[in-house]
Amino acid sequence: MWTARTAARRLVLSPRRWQHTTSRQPLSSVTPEDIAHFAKILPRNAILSTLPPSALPSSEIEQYNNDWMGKYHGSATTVLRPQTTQQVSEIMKWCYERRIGVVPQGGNTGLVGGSVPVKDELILNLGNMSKVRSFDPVSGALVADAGCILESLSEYIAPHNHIMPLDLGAKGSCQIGGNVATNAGGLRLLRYGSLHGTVLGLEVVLPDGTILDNLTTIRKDNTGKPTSGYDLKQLFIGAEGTLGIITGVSILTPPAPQATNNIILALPRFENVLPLFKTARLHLSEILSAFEFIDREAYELAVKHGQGRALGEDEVEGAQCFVLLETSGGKKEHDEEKLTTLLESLMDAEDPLIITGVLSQSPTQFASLWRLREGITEAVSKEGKAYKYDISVPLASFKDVVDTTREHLRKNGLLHADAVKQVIGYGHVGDGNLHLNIVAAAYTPEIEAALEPFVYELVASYNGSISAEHGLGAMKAHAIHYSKSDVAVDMMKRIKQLLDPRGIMNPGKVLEV
Ligand code: FAD
Ligand code: 2HG
Ligand code: ZN
Repeated sequence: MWTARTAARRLVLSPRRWQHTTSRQPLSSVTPEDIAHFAKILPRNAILSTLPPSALPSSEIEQYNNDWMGKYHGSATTVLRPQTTQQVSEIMKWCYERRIGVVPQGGNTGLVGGSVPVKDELILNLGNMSKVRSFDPVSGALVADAGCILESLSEYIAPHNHIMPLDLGAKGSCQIGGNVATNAGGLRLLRYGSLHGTVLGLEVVLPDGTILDNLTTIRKDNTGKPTSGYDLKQLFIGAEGTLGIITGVSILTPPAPQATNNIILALPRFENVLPLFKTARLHLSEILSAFEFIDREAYELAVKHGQGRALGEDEVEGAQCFVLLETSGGKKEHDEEKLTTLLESLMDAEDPLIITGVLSQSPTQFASLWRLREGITEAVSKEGKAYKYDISVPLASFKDVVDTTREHLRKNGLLHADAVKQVIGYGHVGDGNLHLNIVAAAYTPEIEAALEPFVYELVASYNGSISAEHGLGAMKAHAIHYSKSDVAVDMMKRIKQLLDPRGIMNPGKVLEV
């Protein structure tokens, strides 16, 4: 748990973590005079503060100070909820002058502590910026305020037969600006690629209030237009709010597939996942749109907490893990035929790769199978407090990583109901991205000390990445060296210094500066 006590402990153990407060002038706290200034920019109801004149009780801003997991807690006194880019710009101009730290906040569904303050920084919540600016049904280019909820955007473009190029379990709360800021991956990355490819342009308010209008809707832009040369938008994709505030997003939305199917497969052993993936790619080629891995413990947890469609007892007997596979193509019968042929060949093999496979038969069953996979995060949070490691490692090592971590916790005497209840693994096989979740009864310094740097060292031993899709946030800023070279980190620091010389943008996140 991120408390003042653990922060102090880290100060002793890891002094580099707080270097930014000594190398630069310290950041200022928000004062009643600042609130008076913000009242000239924003309507009263867009300013939530425990400071005078409104002097709200801290419970009124609690939801903004605490993250989705209940792991990270900020002590902001003030939350601003602007409605326009101009208002964001004026707020930032003031904060820049006054050296007030600013945390951009979208849906606050982030899983690495990036969206809440480490101390008492001001929270700039984008929730009131939620208008679609334009949609071109021919090209699929959608331009929206950063605060638009991902699911609302999906609903907006659905009648035009388009879909968002990304989808994640948090779609009902996360915002497109937050998705871009974290470079969110999710369940469609296998098919549509990353946001580095689908984002066409961004509007960003820089730390000093300057508005960078890069909101192009054209796909190719190397023709001498203002955005040729350095592709500046890429800098803000995945910057987690440390370089500026994204206020508008232009994104390419693909046409909705004419037919989608999904199927859940129960596997007798983990070793079959890789050959299954190869076989599925061979049989399904361009129509394979998702290939998600769920280990037995993750599956049981999802079922226990009522997430989606469970297989029958007899169907899961002997299953060590599961795969949820989706196809998106042009013709339902044609795709179903391909899937059935795949299933038959899997079942008829001399040493079958699967125990059973169940094909969804209706839109309800289709959604329910997805719910089983998407709902794991929610199931975990119902079960306990999760330490989440979102890592990229070679697919063949997914099980080793989970087993080694479990064994390590057992050896440390921490694998019991009052400490660590479960160690589970699931994730996006197609992207080599494993979600290692350690489900504990509570967040404690002992468990954290047993897990870190242990997990980071383990990932490094596989030449993997400690941050596959959720970002670095506050959780992994100190551990960036496990995934990036010194040269890369140094270059990132120089870019940060150039764009945010006063260090006011989301301090303590991504980098230790
Ligand atoms: P927030 O949590 O509010 O912020 C996240 C980071 O972005 C912070 O550093 C914040 O400062 C910054 N930020 C937010 N908005 C802006 C802005 N407008 N300008 C600049 N910076 C900004 N992630 C995945 O990648 N794949 C998944 O499949 C996935 N599934 C999830 C499922 C569940 C149930 C949950 C709870 C989370 C999941 N996540 C997943 C993590 C999270 O939803 C994503 O990181 C998401 O993109 C965060 O969006 P948000 O609007 O909630 O951002
Ligand atoms: C997912 O793929 C998300 O379900 C969340 O990225 C993973 O909760 C997690 O660890
Ligand atoms: Zn994920």
